[in-house]
Amino acid sequence: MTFVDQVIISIRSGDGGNGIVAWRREKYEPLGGPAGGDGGDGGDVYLQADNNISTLLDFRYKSKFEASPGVRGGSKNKYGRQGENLIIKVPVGTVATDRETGNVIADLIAPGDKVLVAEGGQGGRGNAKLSSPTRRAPHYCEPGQPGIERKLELELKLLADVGLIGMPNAGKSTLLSVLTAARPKIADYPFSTLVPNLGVVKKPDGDGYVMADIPGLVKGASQGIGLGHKFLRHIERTRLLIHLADICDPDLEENIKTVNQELSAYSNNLASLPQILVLNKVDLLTPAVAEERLAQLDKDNLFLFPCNSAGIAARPYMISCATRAGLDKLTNQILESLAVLQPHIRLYEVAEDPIAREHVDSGFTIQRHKKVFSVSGERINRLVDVTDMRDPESLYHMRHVLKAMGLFEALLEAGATSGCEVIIAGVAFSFGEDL
Ligand SMILES: Nc1nc2c(ncn2[C@@H]2O[C@H](COP(=O)(O)OP(=O)(O)OP(=O)(O)O)[C@@H](O)[C@H]2O)c(=O)[nH]1
Ligand SMILES: [Mg+2]
Repeated sequence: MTFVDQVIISIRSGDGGNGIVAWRREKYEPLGGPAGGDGGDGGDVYLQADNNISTLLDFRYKSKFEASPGVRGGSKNKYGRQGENLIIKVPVGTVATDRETGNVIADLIAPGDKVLVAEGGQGGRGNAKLSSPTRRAPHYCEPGQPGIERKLELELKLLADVGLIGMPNAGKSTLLSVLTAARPKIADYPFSTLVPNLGVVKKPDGDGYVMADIPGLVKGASQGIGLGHKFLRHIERTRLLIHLADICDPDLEENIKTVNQELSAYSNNLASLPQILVLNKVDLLTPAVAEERLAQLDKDNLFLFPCNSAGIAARPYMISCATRAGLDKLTNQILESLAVLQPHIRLYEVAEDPIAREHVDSGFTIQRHKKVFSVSGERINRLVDVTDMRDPESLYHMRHVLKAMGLFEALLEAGATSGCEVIIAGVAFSFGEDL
């Protein structure tokens, strides 16, 4: 299985449908009246955590997402249909960040958690809605609002209760395989684990907790040595760490310290998680030699981390994955510790994201080619789209809005003079006459 834990996706919510200009034409209503309906709202885009998805792999193949647009309004006051919402399913534990601002906008830790990441554009009003006591029959309508476009970075931070850390070859994957039904790759060379593995440790009462096995850490991992330390993101959400070391390691004490230093270099949060130190492979030594090695460890120096908060004694556990010696004691300690530790917490405080509702459409750009000025901008294009060029009142309204947007000043500034051609959304206007 390819494990993908970081991707960038582009999303766009649906454009709002335009309103329309229409008139009542009923037999017995000779005077008519405005009857142009409103455009439908564009579809929203959401992210939703789903238990059936375990990695971000699918986003390698599909990374562009667009909700459908709202339909334009109809005659006889008919509303246009709304665009369908788009729900993008992501694995539980996904963190979404806005690429531009760097702000975290979603931290989805529970299945079903759903966050709005781009609101659909509002539909424009038709001329029926725009009538007022002073203007009973407007010849204009509103364009729909454009959708919101943004780039999001999705990062998967797995949800596990217990994280296994240690040097390569300490036996982390082996421990996962003896405690759970997971079958990770095990080998007698370093870095046999390249991607995180999860397993469920069954409790006697039938319930269970999730254990995560990650690649080994080496000195300098924070600088990219070995497999680096990016995979530590997968144990950021754990509540308890099992620090596994090989009791036969000649540099045992030094290596335990190194692993802890690399943890701190990654994040203080991780370094302050309660830790159980476990010496593995005691089957390779006689009990007397194992005890001797244990006695040699300078425990004050090793336990720099808040073990006591979870009722963990400041002494290492000794186990053998090969003979299962010591495993019961260890699993009892894990259960006791989990019982007093807080449940999963969000890594980020996420407030409602204002950009998800920000329809930026009032800007425009002017490009000059000799005496021709091409203007483009979402709102300007839309306004021209909904304007009836044969209708003087409709044109008047368009001019009024363009003026309020500052287009004429900008054209003068760009060097436009009377008679110059101004092209907006494919329509040519004469500056000073039509505009
Ligand atoms: N004798 C003995 N060997 C063990 C024990 N536990 C693991 N091993 C062996 O140690 C080697 C490394 O085990 P892994 O479980 O792959 O170690 P790891 O910590 O996951 O290593 P990386 O994934 O490379 O970081 C394998 O050859 C295992 O069979 C044990 O209790 N006793
Ligand atoms: Mg491994």
